[in-house]
Amino acid sequence: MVSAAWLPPEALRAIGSRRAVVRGEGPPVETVVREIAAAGGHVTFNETPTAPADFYLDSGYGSPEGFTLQRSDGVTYVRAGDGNGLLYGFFEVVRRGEAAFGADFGPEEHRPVMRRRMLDHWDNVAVHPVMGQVERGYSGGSIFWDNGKLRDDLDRVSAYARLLAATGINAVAINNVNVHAAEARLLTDRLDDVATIADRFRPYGIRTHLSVSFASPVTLGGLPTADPVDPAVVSWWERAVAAVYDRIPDFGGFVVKADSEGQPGPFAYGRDHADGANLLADALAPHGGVVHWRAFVYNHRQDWRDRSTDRARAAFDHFAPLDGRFRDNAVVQVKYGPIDFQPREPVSPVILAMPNTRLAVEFQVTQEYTGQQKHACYLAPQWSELLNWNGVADIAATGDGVVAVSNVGDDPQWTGHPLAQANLYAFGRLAWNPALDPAAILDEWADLTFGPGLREPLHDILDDSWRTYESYTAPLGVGFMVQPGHHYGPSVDGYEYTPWGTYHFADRDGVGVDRTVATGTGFTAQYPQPWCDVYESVATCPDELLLFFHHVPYTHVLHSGATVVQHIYDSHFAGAEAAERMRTRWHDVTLPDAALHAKVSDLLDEQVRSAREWRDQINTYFYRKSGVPDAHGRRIY
Ligand code: GCW
Repeated sequence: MVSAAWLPPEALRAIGSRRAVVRGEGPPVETVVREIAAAGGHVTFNETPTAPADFYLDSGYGSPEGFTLQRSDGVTYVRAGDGNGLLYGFFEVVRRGEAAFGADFGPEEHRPVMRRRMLDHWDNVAVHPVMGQVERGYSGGSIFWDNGKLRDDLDRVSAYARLLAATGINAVAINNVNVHAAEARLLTDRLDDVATIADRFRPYGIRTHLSVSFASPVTLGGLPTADPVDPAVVSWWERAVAAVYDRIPDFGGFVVKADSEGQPGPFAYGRDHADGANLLADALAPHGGVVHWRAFVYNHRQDWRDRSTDRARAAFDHFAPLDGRFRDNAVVQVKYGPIDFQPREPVSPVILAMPNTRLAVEFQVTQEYTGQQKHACYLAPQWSELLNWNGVADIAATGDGVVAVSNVGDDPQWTGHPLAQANLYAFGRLAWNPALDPAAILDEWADLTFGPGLREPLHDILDDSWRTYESYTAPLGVGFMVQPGHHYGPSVDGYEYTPWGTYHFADRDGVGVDRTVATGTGFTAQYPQPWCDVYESVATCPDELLLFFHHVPYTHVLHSGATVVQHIYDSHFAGAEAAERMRTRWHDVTLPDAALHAKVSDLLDEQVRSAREWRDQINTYFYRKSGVPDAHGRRIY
């Protein structure tokens, strides 16, 4: 049985006992009608009701995707800008339950802060020999693809679309940004598969996007080149895009990972990223599509001996000089941090450096570096902190919006760890409004998913779980002390002598990456004032990012008053203890679904085991390097 996640029948109970009138046109409006009927409510659609109703939902008022919610004289009104707005207004009423039909309130205006609220799937069509069906997927197989084929049964996709619509997501890319041979053909002879999936998303107001390979004119079209200025290449893309829109008129557009980790791109032809992105943007523009061109570009074959190359600098060095050259429908999609989805990174300076480019900020709901859905780690506080730092949310809102890598697979719980559902829910809600409080989002999710009564334990377990994860893993923002390849569990030196550019430089005296202008790689200069100065100086650099920006002695004293090495010991002992408390807290929870309770218990056992392993490896490593004993005499090996 597939989990109903945050839309179990009980969540729609208040609707089920009401008489509703719906007016409007289009697939999302019809979805609302079906939802009300399925919940047991009485619904009149585009007709004059025979009896007074308690609930009126009407579209054609106000801005796209927005709605006004009001209760007056005992009637609840959703007045929406369009079909999507109506759907979102409906789900807002679901969230409120009986409260939406109680005392009068409003009118309240609601509209999404981000115009695009997107999930990217790193799903492979064919099983990849190393990465499997879903790259960095921790929730089983793909809900779209099975061993080279489109799944016969796509009801899971409809159920997914429904869950996403309830959070406000309006775009999904259905295949991995690493586009292998089978996936590349979705653009051409496997377009029917894409159309079939788009049919499942459309009723929920979600547009379908595709990751494509920059080399397609060569690999699919048989041309001798994919050079973006070659007229034959230009017309190949124009024809390919026209065929897509012929089949899927509301197709969203492309996602492209180019010249990154081995994916083909414009560099092969001496062209830059703007040339590449604009080629696709121009092909998509007449049809209203966009290209999301990823800024995750760096040298993944660097020599670890070479101290002048700094992976953190790469995205800015490649993209900032191109500001102003991208078409309006070419969106530069930037990972939130300069390296790679670590539990703690500064905001990527690229986000602050391209005022004349439409940007999207990319997050990772799939927990590649945050416990791989074996650890409970509620990421909304991290996303909220990043989005609310120095106008990041405004930049994304004026640009394109936010994107995240999905954490969903064919697992009965959708997300492997049942509590990881909270991350998927929270991402949609923060995309809708980055000012929402992560704790309030958790309340919504807890009430919808489990009914009343579970808020308190879930807050106790999840509120600080991201900081807990941070505290027992790589310290003070240095990142990447993970096992190479699969990235689960500790390996302090696992990446130290590799070509990946993810180093910590620990020696007997100190640790951290000197990214200062004065003595290091100069990365701090990529930030505008005051941030370049704040990060440049150890005196002002925030503790949690110290080792991201500086190489300091173990005896360096943090703002907190502790030395670096003592902080490492303290945070790792505290983190492992916090994981134990999470487990104990869950033991006290009673759930009607015993199997679900047991599943979370088992996962918390693994989290405790893993947190101890992290604690002991990190502490032992730094004790052996530094020779400095723990001030409290705790056990280090
Ligand atoms: O974090 C890294 C992952 C890769 C991924 C890459 C990316 C899809 O380890 O698996 O490739 O990021 O974002 O492109």
